[in-house]
Amino acid sequence: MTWTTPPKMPESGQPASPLVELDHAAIQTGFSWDTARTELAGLPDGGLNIAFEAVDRWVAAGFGERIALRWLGKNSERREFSYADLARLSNRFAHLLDRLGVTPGERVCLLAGRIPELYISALGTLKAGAVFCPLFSAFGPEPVRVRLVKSQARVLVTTTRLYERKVRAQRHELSDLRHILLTDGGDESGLLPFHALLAAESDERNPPVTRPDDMALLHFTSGTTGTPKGAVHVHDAVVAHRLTGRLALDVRPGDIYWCTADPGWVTGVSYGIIAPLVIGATLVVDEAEFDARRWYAILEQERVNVWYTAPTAIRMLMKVGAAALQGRDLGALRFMASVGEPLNPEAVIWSRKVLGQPFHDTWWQTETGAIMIANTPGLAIRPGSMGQPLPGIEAAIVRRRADGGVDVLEPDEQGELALRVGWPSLFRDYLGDPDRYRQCFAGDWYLSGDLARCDAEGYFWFVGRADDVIKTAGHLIGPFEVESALLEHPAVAEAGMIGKPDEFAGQIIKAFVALKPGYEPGDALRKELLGFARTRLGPAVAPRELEFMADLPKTRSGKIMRRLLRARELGLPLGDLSTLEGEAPSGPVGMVAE
Ligand code: 6R9
Repeated sequence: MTWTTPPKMPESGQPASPLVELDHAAIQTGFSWDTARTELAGLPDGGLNIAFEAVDRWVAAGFGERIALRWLGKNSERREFSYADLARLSNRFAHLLDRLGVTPGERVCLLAGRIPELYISALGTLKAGAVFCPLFSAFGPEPVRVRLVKSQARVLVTTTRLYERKVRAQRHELSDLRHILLTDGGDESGLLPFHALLAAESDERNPPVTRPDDMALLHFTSGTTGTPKGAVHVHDAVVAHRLTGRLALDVRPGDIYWCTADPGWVTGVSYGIIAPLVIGATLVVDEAEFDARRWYAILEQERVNVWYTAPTAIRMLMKVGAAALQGRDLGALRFMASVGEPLNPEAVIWSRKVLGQPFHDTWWQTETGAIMIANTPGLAIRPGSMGQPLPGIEAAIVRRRADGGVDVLEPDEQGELALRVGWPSLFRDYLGDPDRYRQCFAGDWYLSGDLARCDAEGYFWFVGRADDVIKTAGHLIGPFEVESALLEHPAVAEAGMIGKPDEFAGQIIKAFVALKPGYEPGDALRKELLGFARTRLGPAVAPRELEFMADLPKTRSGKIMRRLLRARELGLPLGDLSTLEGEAPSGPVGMVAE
């Protein structure tokens, strides 16, 4: 087939009737984003809306009764939503936002786990022309506050428990926030009942009036310095969501598809909501956290065809061992892929042996909005490689020049992974941080901040990050938030954070702390500081280890040299520092020249 074949839902039955394998070379040659755009229904006068593409177009085409969302609750509840149900409920939510005075472009944040209200709110927000911004429910009060302030959220959708634990105490600081909708209650001062209000709205709504370049999604991500950055995405991103869902994940109309990502991160939205619905698949959503036996049971019982997960989860499955799989029939499973951190070669080999097929690594970022590099179905896997760029994506390994340009490096040379701008899901701004946005580009290259190399056959290999952010269990954490939280403790004079290699999470966060005069290092204080950070930041962001130092290595201007901390922790020779930091240590007491 060619990729231009319009998506059609099968008339009945699962899985979908198999399509002819994709011919990637042919796709690459004849590719254009404009043609990819014609795969979508679109709106009158060149309009485009992600939610319309995800649900309403299927209803209009007569597939409204097909199951869009099969939700598996923590306590074995099971609920199904057809495409028509999601269309109606998201219409109601869009009406509710109108009634609450939300205007196009304003942000609606969601702080919750994988609950049905997430999908209704996301789609309804997009239909109303507002901007959907998911927050990670494992964040503590401080990261939540920072993101609500920075997004200038008008409406927050959350649960009573999360509101009480993470929002209530700081509500007075959220001057832009007008309404809080509680999915499980809400009738006291300013807390509104999500369901009662939804029940009063109409099922019918005129098609959205958004344009391709209108802001649709806001995803927070972290850098080395400063507060989190809100990556802005537009409705046109849906062109890339759909195409990459088809080409990189092999999702087909009518498939049963399971993405295990949390909705608070970009994967949980691009591939946990948008791509599979736009393709016309059935989403399986499990509310519960990782549990190997439960996961294998879901794969079997729901007859999952395509499964998208993360290396940390795969490593945990490997640890639990094949016994957990005993007796399970994964015969429906056609394609397995992973994202978020390096997929170790052993995991690919293990999955081939134990699950009967390999995990396919995919690479992308919050900023790229969609998968850029992947081991696609038709490509021979080189275990440990991220694969090759998708059609419409030009990737290169570059070195930044002093004049602001870049040099493209030769095969096998290590440098920064760069992508030539021009694909629809590239972020359009960091909200309120235009300078930081500009710094991501050199000419028409977007610079990813990842170090990588490309072999002579065009396969890309991940090497590491060029900056100090770390990935722990697939979550990107910036040092600024962690160190700032520790610095708020009265005993802490200096704090530095590094990623320490971990067998399962890839890396864990380790903090180094120098104390103020009058405080003595010791186990009790270590526990207190770890607890202090955990309360503020939440378990996903807080350091797991903490070490006291007399003082932290700094540059002359006082910047903590995290790379020196890391080199010390990993036992790297000091000689490596010049390459790590790009500056040589000079003089005693850990002070080095800038
Ligand atoms: C989707 C997502 C982006 C960073 C990225 C890189 C790391 C993602 C990877 C990978 C090695 C892979 N990363 N995929 N590293 N192999 N297949 O993860 O977005 O949270 O913004 O993180 O994650 O360092 O730059 P985000």
